[in-house]
Amino acid sequence: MISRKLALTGALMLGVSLCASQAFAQATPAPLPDPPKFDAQQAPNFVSISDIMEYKALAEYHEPQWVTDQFVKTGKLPAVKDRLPTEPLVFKTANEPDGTGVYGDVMRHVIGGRPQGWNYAAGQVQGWGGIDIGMFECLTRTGPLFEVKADELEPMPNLAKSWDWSADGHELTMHLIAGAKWSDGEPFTADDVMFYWEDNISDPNVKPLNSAGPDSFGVGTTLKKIDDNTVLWTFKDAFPKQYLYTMAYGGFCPLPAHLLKPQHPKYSSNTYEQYTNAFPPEFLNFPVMGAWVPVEYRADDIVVMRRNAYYWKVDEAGNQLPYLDEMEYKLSTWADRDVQAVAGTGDFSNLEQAESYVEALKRSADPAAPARLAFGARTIGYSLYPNLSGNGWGEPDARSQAVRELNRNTDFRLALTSAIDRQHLGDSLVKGPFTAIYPGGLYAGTAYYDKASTVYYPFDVGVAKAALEKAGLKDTDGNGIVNFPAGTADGQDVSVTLLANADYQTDKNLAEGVVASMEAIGIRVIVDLVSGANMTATQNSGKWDWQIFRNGSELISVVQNTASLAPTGPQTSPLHRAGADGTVDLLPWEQQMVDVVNKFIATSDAAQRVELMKQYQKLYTENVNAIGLTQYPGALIINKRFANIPAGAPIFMFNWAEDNIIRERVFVPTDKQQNLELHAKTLPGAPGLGNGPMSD
Ligand code: BQZ
Repeated sequence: MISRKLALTGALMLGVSLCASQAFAQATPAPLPDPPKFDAQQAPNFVSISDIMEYKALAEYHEPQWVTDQFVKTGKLPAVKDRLPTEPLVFKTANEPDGTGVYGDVMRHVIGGRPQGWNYAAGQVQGWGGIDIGMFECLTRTGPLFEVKADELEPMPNLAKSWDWSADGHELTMHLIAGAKWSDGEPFTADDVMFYWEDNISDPNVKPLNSAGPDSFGVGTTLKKIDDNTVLWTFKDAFPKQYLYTMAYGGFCPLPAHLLKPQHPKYSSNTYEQYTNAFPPEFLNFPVMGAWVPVEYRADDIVVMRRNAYYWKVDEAGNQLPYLDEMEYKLSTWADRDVQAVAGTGDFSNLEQAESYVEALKRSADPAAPARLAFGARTIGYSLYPNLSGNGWGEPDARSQAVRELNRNTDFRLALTSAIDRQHLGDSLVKGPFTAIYPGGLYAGTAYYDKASTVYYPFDVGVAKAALEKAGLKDTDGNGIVNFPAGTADGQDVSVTLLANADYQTDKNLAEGVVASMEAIGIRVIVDLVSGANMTATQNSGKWDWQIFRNGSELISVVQNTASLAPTGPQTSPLHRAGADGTVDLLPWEQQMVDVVNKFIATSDAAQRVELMKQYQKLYTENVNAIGLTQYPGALIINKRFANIPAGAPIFMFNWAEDNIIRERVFVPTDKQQNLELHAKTLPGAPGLGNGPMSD
């Protein structure tokens, strides 16, 4: 068995090198058409981070009058100054587009996901659409960086208020905000950070949502507590400033140790499954560091959140944030989010499904329309990801293993990329100047993109069929579908499962486009539509052959989630993770990409980073690491009653707009407030009150 396997591998490796040279002769790169001109409707006002925020003690603090009257004067809560940290995070008035806000009103989100529970640390999904972004604050913050000057770009402080590098750059002393409290009044300290690092990120049995494990902070990185407000990072590389981006949303967003630790298997008789499920959505008043706390949950209906009375951020006038007293998440569909935002029954949407563009534009063009719609840059992009694991990620059966061996064959991937008519695919979503041909890799129009380093194999069915033949695939039984080579998967028809997110019409349409494209070259594709939280779990499980993937921010900014640009660790790549033996069986160009990405992370030399990303782009696109499909702009739809929406806020760049617009600073001028709150003048339960909103 081993000899056959080695022989196959040997032949494959030889095949890869031979085919790579021959196939290139067949699949000839062509000049990449420039994206149709499409300018973002607003440009940001570029500023320094110090123009946005600072940490300092103010002479006095304020809160909504009803909080004072109903809760402070009645002894249910301490005075606001005692609920705030010594030096709260202060948002500066000059950076508030409409200045100091007023209290009251609600932002009504509509989302397509569903909450599994609040244990984000153990990988539970809260439903996306801004729920987790608003509940779980992170060590650093990157969403608002879209408006920070390019030459001053670095993550904003958040729960970590400052940090100092050692002279040799291998140590980072991180100073946490002192005196901040969870929404239940318990102190936030380094113990929360250490619990998240030691017993969640670093525990191989726990996978925090959006986290790629400890390696996304660098192999061999350690973290230790110095005192209640200080932790010390130690890195193998010198000055890996990259990881400060990973400490933003997705990477390092601590949850309350005082609630989670007693449920963790290391400290209880719980199983990991019991730990994961210890805080179902019905568990209300789950302590958060975020601006709003869940106080009501009705399955398939709504999640309602109320202001966190211990929130640790203020404006320069000393007003404790958030200005909005309530946040709602109607549990519906992503398409309905667009419809409701345009109609005015919802307040917010990231217009990201190209099929909705024409209708949304038409309705928003009416001056009486309740919401404003502003297009940003082309930062929404989809790829067809082949599962590149050959050593068992996702426990493939014989057929799936045979598909993966093909996925690892450059000729096969050249066939796939040549079979896709990207222009037609984009037009099938929406006609007009929106979509652009996207060959894969870094997005055109972004900081590190270099067209000259982008290899584009144009649509050509003949080339695709020839490349399939070079990959050893022929239709031996004449039924129109090519067959695996004799001795592989019993020489059966090549059929491939294509995982796609059932929650988005765009994902489904692209999947259908891939099915049709592949049928034309004799590959049968079976679409596996998965919805909601199961999608995240399925993606992470590796139980798929191909996947329609809406790309993450790393292909836009490069500096966010950099480690996921290549399989730099066992869990970092969306398309190639470790097999059962814990190793990632990298193919030659993947190893080169890993080396380039690690060099990028290890250097802060700007010119070197630009050069390294050119190498990355060439490696990615020349070897068809994945098959780019289409790239297009998103539009932010916000109800017109809201103020303090930053100009040019993209729906997706370093993060989603739910982070980018700084919701805790958004307000509704008094004369536009419409008494839409569902639990007006209530607060989440105080300590010991358990479930249910606390009201007078
Ligand atoms: C935005 C976002 C906020 C996840 C999710 C969802 C999950 C993915 C992705 C987007 C939704 C919205 O995206 O589509 O506009 O509101 O929530 O988190 O697609 O299935 O796993 O990465 O962010």
